[in-house]
Amino acid sequence: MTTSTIRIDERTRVLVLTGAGISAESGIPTFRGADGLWENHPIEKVASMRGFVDDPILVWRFYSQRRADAKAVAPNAGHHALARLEERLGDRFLLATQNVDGLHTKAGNARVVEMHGTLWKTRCSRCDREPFDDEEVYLGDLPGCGACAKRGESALLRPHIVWFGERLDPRDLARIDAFVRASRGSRLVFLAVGTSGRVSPASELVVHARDAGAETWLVNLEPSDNQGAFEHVVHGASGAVLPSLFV
Ligand code: BJW
Repeated sequence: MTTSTIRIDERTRVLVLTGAGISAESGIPTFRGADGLWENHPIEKVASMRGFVDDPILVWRFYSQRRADAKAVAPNAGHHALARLEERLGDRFLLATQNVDGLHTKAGNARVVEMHGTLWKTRCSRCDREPFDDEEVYLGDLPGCGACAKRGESALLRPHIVWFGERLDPRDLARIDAFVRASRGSRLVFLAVGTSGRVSPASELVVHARDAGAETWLVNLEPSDNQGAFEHVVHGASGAVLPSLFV
Protein backbone atom coordinates (compact mmCIF):
# COMPACT_ATOMS: atom_id res chain seq x y z
CA MET A 1 0.00 0.00 0.00
CA THR A 2 1.05 3.59 -0.47
CA THR A 3 0.60 6.93 1.15
CA SER A 4 1.54 8.62 -2.18
CA THR A 5 -1.13 10.56 -4.00
CA ILE A 6 -1.44 12.31 -7.35
CA ARG A 7 -3.12 15.69 -6.99
CA ILE A 8 -5.62 16.39 -9.75
CA ASP A 9 -6.68 19.96 -10.51
CA GLU A 10 -8.37 21.71 -13.45
CA ARG A 11 -5.04 22.01 -15.31
CA THR A 12 -4.13 18.34 -14.98
CA ARG A 13 -4.18 15.96 -17.95
CA VAL A 14 -3.52 12.27 -17.35
CA LEU A 15 -2.16 9.70 -19.79
CA VAL A 16 -2.39 6.18 -18.36
CA LEU A 17 -0.62 3.10 -19.76
CA THR A 18 -1.82 -0.25 -18.45
CA GLY A 19 -0.48 -3.78 -18.80
CA ALA A 20 -1.45 -7.28 -17.81
CA GLY A 21 -0.91 -6.59 -14.08
CA ILE A 22 -4.07 -4.49 -13.81
CA SER A 23 -6.19 -7.45 -14.94
CA ALA A 24 -4.40 -9.96 -12.68
CA GLU A 25 -6.76 -9.23 -9.79
CA SER A 26 -9.68 -10.06 -12.11
CA GLY A 27 -8.16 -13.53 -12.56
CA ILE A 28 -6.39 -13.10 -15.90
CA PRO A 29 -2.79 -14.37 -15.75
CA THR A 30 0.05 -12.01 -16.66
CA PHE A 31 2.45 -12.90 -19.48
CA ARG A 32 5.69 -13.06 -17.61
CA GLY A 33 4.27 -14.47 -14.38
CA ALA A 34 5.33 -17.88 -13.13
CA ASP A 35 7.02 -19.12 -16.29
CA GLY A 36 5.77 -17.00 -19.19
CA LEU A 37 4.51 -20.12 -20.90
CA TRP A 38 1.09 -21.19 -22.16
CA GLU A 39 0.67 -24.97 -22.11
CA ASN A 40 4.48 -25.12 -22.30
CA HIS A 41 4.62 -22.91 -25.41
CA PRO A 42 6.64 -19.69 -25.20
CA ILE A 43 4.45 -16.61 -25.70
CA GLU A 44 6.37 -15.75 -28.91
CA LYS A 45 5.11 -19.01 -30.43
CA VAL A 46 1.42 -18.26 -29.89
CA ALA A 47 1.66 -14.50 -30.42
CA SER A 48 3.56 -14.15 -33.70
CA MET A 49 2.87 -14.58 -37.41
CA ARG A 50 5.58 -17.24 -37.53
CA GLY A 51 3.69 -19.21 -34.84
CA PHE A 52 0.40 -18.75 -36.74
CA VAL A 53 1.91 -19.97 -40.01
CA ASP A 54 3.47 -22.98 -38.26
CA ASP A 55 0.41 -23.96 -36.22
CA PRO A 56 -2.78 -21.92 -36.70
CA ILE A 57 -4.86 -24.41 -34.72
CA LEU A 58 -2.63 -23.91 -31.67
CA VAL A 59 -2.77 -20.12 -32.01
CA TRP A 60 -6.58 -20.07 -32.39
CA ARG A 61 -6.86 -22.42 -29.39
CA PHE A 62 -4.77 -19.95 -27.35
CA TYR A 63 -6.91 -16.95 -28.34
CA SER A 64 -10.15 -18.94 -28.01
CA GLN A 65 -9.24 -19.79 -24.45
CA ARG A 66 -8.33 -16.14 -23.80
CA ARG A 67 -11.76 -15.10 -25.16
CA ALA A 68 -13.51 -17.58 -22.89
CA ASP A 69 -11.44 -16.53 -19.85
CA ALA A 70 -11.94 -12.80 -20.46
CA LYS A 71 -15.69 -13.21 -20.95
CA ALA A 72 -15.98 -14.94 -17.58
CA VAL A 73 -14.33 -12.21 -15.48
CA ALA A 74 -15.22 -8.73 -14.29
CA PRO A 75 -13.24 -5.50 -13.90
CA ASN A 76 -11.61 -5.02 -10.50
CA ALA A 77 -11.04 -2.03 -8.21
CA GLY A 78 -8.07 -0.85 -10.29
CA HIS A 79 -10.14 -0.70 -13.50
CA HIS A 80 -12.98 1.06 -11.66
CA ALA A 81 -10.60 3.69 -10.24
CA LEU A 82 -9.49 4.57 -13.80
CA ALA A 83 -13.11 4.77 -14.97
CA ARG A 84 -13.85 7.23 -12.14
CA LEU A 85 -10.75 9.25 -13.08
CA GLU A 86 -11.98 9.55 -16.67
CA GLU A 87 -15.40 10.69 -15.39
CA ARG A 88 -13.60 13.45 -13.52
CA LEU A 89 -11.27 14.53 -16.31
CA GLY A 90 -13.23 13.96 -19.53
CA ASP A 91 -11.06 14.91 -22.53
CA ARG A 92 -8.13 15.58 -20.23
CA PHE A 93 -7.80 11.80 -19.83
CA LEU A 94 -6.48 9.11 -22.20
CA LEU A 95 -5.95 5.44 -21.44
CA ALA A 96 -3.48 3.49 -23.59
CA THR A 97 -3.70 -0.19 -22.78
CA GLN A 98 -1.57 -3.12 -23.88
CA ASN A 99 -4.36 -5.41 -22.72
CA VAL A 100 -6.68 -7.05 -25.20
CA ASP A 101 -9.30 -8.25 -22.69
CA GLY A 102 -11.70 -5.30 -22.97
CA LEU A 103 -11.98 -4.90 -19.18
CA HIS A 104 -11.35 -1.14 -19.22
CA THR A 105 -14.32 -0.62 -21.52
CA LYS A 106 -16.39 -2.98 -19.36
CA ALA A 107 -15.48 -0.82 -16.35
CA GLY A 108 -16.78 2.28 -18.16
CA ASN A 109 -13.70 3.88 -19.75
CA ALA A 110 -14.42 5.31 -23.22
CA ARG A 111 -11.21 7.14 -24.11
CA VAL A 112 -9.21 3.95 -24.63
CA VAL A 113 -6.46 3.13 -27.14
CA GLU A 114 -6.02 -0.64 -27.42
CA MET A 115 -2.39 -0.59 -28.56
CA HIS A 116 -2.06 -4.36 -28.97
CA GLY A 117 -5.51 -4.93 -30.49
CA THR A 118 -8.48 -6.68 -28.97
CA LEU A 119 -9.65 -10.23 -28.33
CA TRP A 120 -13.11 -9.24 -29.53
CA LYS A 121 -12.29 -8.68 -33.19
CA THR A 122 -11.08 -10.92 -36.00
CA ARG A 123 -9.56 -9.99 -39.35
CA CYS A 124 -8.20 -11.66 -42.47
CA SER A 125 -4.58 -12.78 -42.46
CA ARG A 126 -4.35 -11.80 -46.12
CA CYS A 127 -6.80 -9.16 -47.37
CA ASP A 128 -7.41 -5.74 -45.87
CA ARG A 129 -11.12 -6.10 -45.04
CA GLU A 130 -12.08 -4.26 -41.84
CA PRO A 131 -11.66 -6.21 -38.59
CA PHE A 132 -15.09 -7.38 -37.43
CA ASP A 133 -16.68 -8.14 -34.03
CA ASP A 134 -16.22 -11.78 -33.13
CA GLU A 135 -16.66 -13.68 -29.87
CA GLU A 136 -16.44 -17.17 -31.39
CA VAL A 137 -14.07 -19.80 -30.11
CA TYR A 138 -12.31 -21.86 -32.75
CA LEU A 139 -11.10 -25.13 -31.32
CA GLY A 140 -10.60 -27.34 -34.34
CA ASP A 141 -12.06 -26.02 -37.59
CA LEU A 142 -10.09 -23.01 -38.71
CA PRO A 143 -12.13 -20.00 -39.84
CA GLY A 144 -11.59 -18.92 -43.46
CA CYS A 145 -12.08 -15.46 -44.95
CA GLY A 146 -15.39 -15.25 -46.86
CA ALA A 147 -14.26 -12.15 -48.77
CA CYS A 148 -11.18 -13.96 -50.12
CA ALA A 149 -13.26 -17.07 -50.91
CA LYS A 150 -15.58 -14.93 -53.12
CA ARG A 151 -12.53 -14.03 -55.21
CA GLY A 152 -11.58 -17.69 -55.47
CA GLU A 153 -8.72 -17.23 -53.01
CA SER A 154 -8.15 -19.02 -49.76
CA ALA A 155 -7.03 -17.30 -46.55
CA LEU A 156 -7.38 -17.87 -42.83
CA LEU A 157 -8.95 -15.41 -40.43
CA ARG A 158 -6.72 -14.37 -37.53
CA PRO A 159 -7.21 -12.61 -34.19
CA HIS A 160 -7.08 -8.77 -34.37
CA ILE A 161 -4.00 -8.70 -32.16
CA VAL A 162 -0.61 -7.02 -32.59
CA TRP A 163 1.83 -9.88 -32.52
CA PHE A 164 5.59 -9.72 -31.94
CA GLY A 165 7.37 -8.16 -34.88
CA GLU A 166 4.17 -6.49 -36.12
CA ARG A 167 3.73 -2.76 -36.39
CA LEU A 168 1.26 -1.10 -34.04
CA ASP A 169 -1.55 0.80 -35.77
CA PRO A 170 0.00 4.22 -36.57
CA ARG A 171 -3.40 5.85 -35.84
CA ASP A 172 -3.20 4.58 -32.26
CA LEU A 173 0.32 5.93 -31.78
CA ALA A 174 -0.74 9.23 -33.38
CA ARG A 175 -3.67 9.54 -30.94
CA ILE A 176 -1.34 9.08 -27.95
CA ASP A 177 1.16 11.51 -29.41
CA ALA A 178 -1.57 14.09 -30.09
CA PHE A 179 -2.72 13.85 -26.45
CA VAL A 180 0.83 14.45 -25.23
CA ARG A 181 1.35 17.37 -27.62
CA ALA A 182 -1.98 18.93 -26.63
CA SER A 183 -0.75 18.96 -23.04
CA ARG A 184 1.70 21.80 -23.61
CA GLY A 185 0.83 24.59 -21.20
CA SER A 186 -0.99 22.16 -18.86
CA ARG A 187 0.28 19.80 -16.24
CA LEU A 188 0.70 16.33 -17.77
CA VAL A 189 0.81 13.23 -15.58
CA PHE A 190 1.92 9.92 -17.10
CA LEU A 191 0.95 6.86 -15.07
CA ALA A 192 1.96 3.29 -15.96
CA VAL A 193 0.19 0.44 -14.18
CA GLY A 194 0.89 -3.29 -14.07
CA THR A 195 3.43 -3.61 -16.85
CA SER A 196 6.89 -5.18 -16.89
CA GLY A 197 8.23 -2.45 -19.18
CA ARG A 198 9.73 -5.12 -21.38
CA VAL A 199 7.83 -4.69 -24.62
CA SER A 200 8.36 -1.75 -26.93
CA PRO A 201 7.07 0.66 -28.07
CA ALA A 202 4.79 0.77 -24.96
CA SER A 203 7.85 0.69 -22.68
CA GLU A 204 9.15 3.87 -24.34
CA LEU A 205 6.05 5.99 -23.69
CA VAL A 206 7.42 7.08 -20.33
CA VAL A 207 10.41 8.69 -22.04
CA HIS A 208 8.19 10.37 -24.63
CA ALA A 209 5.94 11.76 -21.88
CA ARG A 210 8.89 12.85 -19.74
CA ASP A 211 10.44 14.65 -22.71
CA ALA A 212 7.16 16.55 -23.02
CA GLY A 213 7.46 17.62 -19.37
CA ALA A 214 5.21 15.00 -17.76
CA GLU A 215 5.32 14.00 -14.13
CA THR A 216 5.83 10.22 -14.33
CA TRP A 217 4.37 7.56 -12.03
CA LEU A 218 4.61 3.76 -11.98
CA VAL A 219 2.31 1.48 -9.97
CA ASN A 220 3.54 -2.11 -10.21
CA LEU A 221 3.71 -5.15 -7.99
CA GLU A 222 7.39 -5.74 -8.68
CA PRO A 223 10.22 -3.63 -10.09
CA SER A 224 9.74 -3.18 -13.84
CA ASP A 225 12.52 -3.21 -16.45
CA ASN A 226 12.15 0.52 -17.12
CA GLN A 227 11.33 1.79 -13.65
CA GLY A 228 14.48 3.93 -13.57
CA ALA A 229 12.73 6.21 -16.08
CA PHE A 230 9.96 7.10 -13.59
CA GLU A 231 10.08 9.87 -11.00
CA HIS A 232 7.59 8.20 -8.66
CA VAL A 233 7.41 4.44 -8.14
CA VAL A 234 4.76 2.73 -6.01
CA HIS A 235 5.16 -0.99 -5.46
CA GLY A 236 1.79 -2.57 -4.77
CA ALA A 237 -1.25 -4.20 -6.31
CA SER A 238 -3.17 -1.84 -8.58
CA GLY A 239 -6.52 -2.81 -7.05
CA ALA A 240 -5.24 -1.68 -3.67
CA VAL A 241 -3.26 1.40 -4.78
CA LEU A 242 -5.34 3.07 -7.51
CA PRO A 243 -8.59 3.70 -5.59
CA SER A 244 -6.83 6.15 -3.25
CA LEU A 245 -4.08 7.41 -5.59
CA PHE A 246 -5.89 10.42 -7.07
CA VAL A 247 -6.91 13.31 -4.84
C1 BJW B 1 0.88 -6.20 -11.06
C2 BJW B 1 -0.13 -6.93 -10.48
C3 BJW B 1 -1.07 -6.21 -9.76
C4 BJW B 1 1.09 -8.32 -11.50
N1 BJW B 1 -0.96 -4.88 -9.67
N2 BJW B 1 0.98 -4.89 -10.93
C5 BJW B 1 13.65 -9.08 -31.02
C6 BJW B 1 12.89 -9.87 -31.88
C7 BJW B 1 11.59 -9.47 -32.29
C8 BJW B 1 11.04 -8.27 -31.83
C9 BJW B 1 11.82 -7.50 -30.97
C10 BJW B 1 13.10 -7.89 -30.58
N3 BJW B 1 13.59 -6.94 -29.73
C11 BJW B 1 12.66 -5.97 -29.57
C12 BJW B 1 11.58 -6.29 -30.32
C13 BJW B 1 10.32 -5.47 -30.43
C14 BJW B 1 9.20 -6.19 -29.68
C15 BJW B 1 9.59 -6.26 -28.20
O1 BJW B 1 9.50 -5.29 -27.47
N4 BJW B 1 10.04 -7.43 -27.74
C16 BJW B 1 10.57 -7.55 -26.37
C17 BJW B 1 9.88 -8.73 -25.70
C18 BJW B 1 12.06 -7.72 -26.48
N5 BJW B 1 8.00 -5.43 -29.90
C19 BJW B 1 7.24 -5.66 -30.94
O2 BJW B 1 7.47 -6.57 -31.73
C20 BJW B 1 6.08 -4.72 -31.16
N6 BJW B 1 6.11 -4.23 -32.47
C21 BJW B 1 7.11 -3.47 -32.93
O3 BJW B 1 8.02 -3.12 -32.23
O4 BJW B 1 6.99 -3.14 -34.26
C22 BJW B 1 8.08 -2.46 -34.88
C23 BJW B 1 8.02 -2.70 -36.37
C24 BJW B 1 8.53 -1.72 -37.20
C25 BJW B 1 8.52 -1.93 -38.56
C26 BJW B 1 7.99 -3.10 -39.09
C27 BJW B 1 7.49 -4.06 -38.28
C28 BJW B 1 7.51 -3.85 -36.90
C29 BJW B 1 4.77 -5.46 -30.98
C30 BJW B 1 4.58 -5.92 -29.59
C31 BJW B 1 3.32 -6.74 -29.48
C32 BJW B 1 3.20 -7.35 -28.10
N7 BJW B 1 2.30 -8.40 -28.16
C33 BJW B 1 1.97 -9.10 -26.92
C34 BJW B 1 1.12 -10.35 -27.26
C35 BJW B 1 -0.06 -10.03 -28.06
C36 BJW B 1 -1.22 -9.51 -27.21
C37 BJW B 1 -1.93 -10.61 -26.50
O5 BJW B 1 -2.02 -11.74 -26.99
O6 BJW B 1 -2.44 -10.31 -25.41
O7 BJW B 1 1.33 -8.23 -26.01
S1 BJW B 1 3.41 -9.65 -26.03
C38 BJW B 1 2.72 -9.42 -24.45
O8 BJW B 1 3.57 -8.48 -23.76
C39 BJW B 1 1.36 -8.74 -24.66
C40 BJW B 1 1.43 -7.64 -23.66
O9 BJW B 1 0.53 -6.62 -24.02
C41 BJW B 1 2.87 -7.24 -23.66
C42 BJW B 1 3.31 -6.49 -22.45
O10 BJW B 1 3.25 -7.28 -21.31
P1 BJW B 1 2.81 -6.61 -19.93
O11 BJW B 1 1.43 -6.09 -20.06
O12 BJW B 1 3.84 -5.68 -19.49
O13 BJW B 1 2.69 -7.89 -18.98
P2 BJW B 1 3.84 -8.66 -18.17
O14 BJW B 1 3.32 -10.00 -17.85
O15 BJW B 1 5.13 -8.61 -18.88
O16 BJW B 1 4.01 -7.80 -16.84
C43 BJW B 1 2.97 -7.70 -15.89
C44 BJW B 1 3.47 -6.82 -14.74
O17 BJW B 1 2.39 -6.60 -13.86
C45 BJW B 1 4.60 -7.47 -13.92
O18 BJW B 1 5.68 -6.54 -13.82
C46 BJW B 1 3.99 -7.71 -12.54
O19 BJW B 1 4.86 -7.43 -11.45
C47 BJW B 1 2.87 -6.71 -12.52
N8 BJW B 1 1.71 -7.13 -11.74
N9 BJW B 1 0.09 -8.29 -10.77
C48 BJW B 1 0.12 -4.27 -10.27
N10 BJW B 1 -2.09 -6.84 -9.14
